[in-house]
Amino acid sequence: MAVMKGFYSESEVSSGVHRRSGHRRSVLRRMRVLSGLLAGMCFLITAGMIVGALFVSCDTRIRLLFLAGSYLVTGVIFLLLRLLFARRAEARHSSGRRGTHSESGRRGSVLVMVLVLVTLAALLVTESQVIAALRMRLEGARLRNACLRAALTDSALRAIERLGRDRDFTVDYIGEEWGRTVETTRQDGVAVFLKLEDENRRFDVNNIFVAGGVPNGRPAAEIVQDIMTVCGDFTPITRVQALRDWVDPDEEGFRESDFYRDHGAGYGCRNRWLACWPELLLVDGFSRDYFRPRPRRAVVDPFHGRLLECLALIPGGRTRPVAVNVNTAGRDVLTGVFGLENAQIAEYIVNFRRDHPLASLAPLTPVVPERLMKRVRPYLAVRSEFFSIRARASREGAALGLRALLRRKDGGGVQVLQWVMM
Ligand SMILES: [Ca+2]
Ligand SMILES: [Ca+2]
Repeated sequence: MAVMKGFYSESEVSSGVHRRSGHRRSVLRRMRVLSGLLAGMCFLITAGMIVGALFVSCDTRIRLLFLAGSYLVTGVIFLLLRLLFARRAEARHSSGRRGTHSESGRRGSVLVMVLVLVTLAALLVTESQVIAALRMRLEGARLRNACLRAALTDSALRAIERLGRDRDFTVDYIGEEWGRTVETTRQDGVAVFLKLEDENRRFDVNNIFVAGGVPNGRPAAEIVQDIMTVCGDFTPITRVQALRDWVDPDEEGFRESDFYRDHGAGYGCRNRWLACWPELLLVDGFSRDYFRPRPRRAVVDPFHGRLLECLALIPGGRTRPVAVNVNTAGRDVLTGVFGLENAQIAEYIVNFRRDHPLASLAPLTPVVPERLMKRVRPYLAVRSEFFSIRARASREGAALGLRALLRRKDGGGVQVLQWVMM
């Protein structure tokens, strides 16, 4: 000061000191606000992680709580720094121009450095924790997936074994051991639900594809049309025509390849049997909504069948139709096969088989006219040839499904046609 008095007046020196002091108070105020904000953010993240931990699996919860603890400590450090800055600013305000500016400046710089270093350290710790948690989660998911796959495969193979041990391969009916639903929890904690059903209880859409048609038999397209009507579609003719054009080998019809190209579909008719349900959705008139159950029109509604319960899709070309098992088929399917005007025959079969599974079609002779029997005989059987497995395995919120299509030969050997895990 003594030196400065030689060059500046006392008021000029005083004004400069005020400016520097005001500037440092401003810096301290900003640091206080910044550390307060960072502390608040850390506490918010901590709270979010604690809430999130309530809805996740046990091992993920532990990792989340550990991360939440790191954020909590970081938040407390920021809070302490905020208090320190507040005290420094208050002390500077009360001391006014007095005090040692250079010393305070150095302390302020040290505090800023400490703040930056603490922030960087917290970020590094958090990053390493997140990466470690993600790796553990990935490994955990792989292990869980392997357990689910093993459980599904094991359960499905047991079900196939049961199917191959059927006491009578010439007759299949509701309530046989192979049709028992499996619902169990294994020792490794995996819950399994498995249902094995015969596909012959429904009418196979690919019967339309039978090469050369069914001699003297009812056209399969006509049966599909009646089933659609029983399921509440009162204008099925165009859809069935589109289905026929899709699978028949020629390109002559109203819904052949030209139709799809003219409508910008980007594909043409396959002119062969349907391979899967998604392919059926490509055919004009079919959509996911079409297969959804329709609301009842009355308490007793004879046209309230469910299409997915009435139609099957067994891929592959064939020279004879896949028959419907009269022992397991629903009333709506039987009505479709015998014709809408013969609904009483379906009713008779459903009542008859309650006490006596049909070992042959002979018991139908009194109720089915001979001419009609000749027409529908190729579509009827008392045993099932195709079966499907629907299974689901779950553990700790993770789940895996299995769809399989099986073919059981006359001697009991079971062939797996499709095996899809999803
Ligand atoms: Ca059987
Ligand atoms: Ca065609």
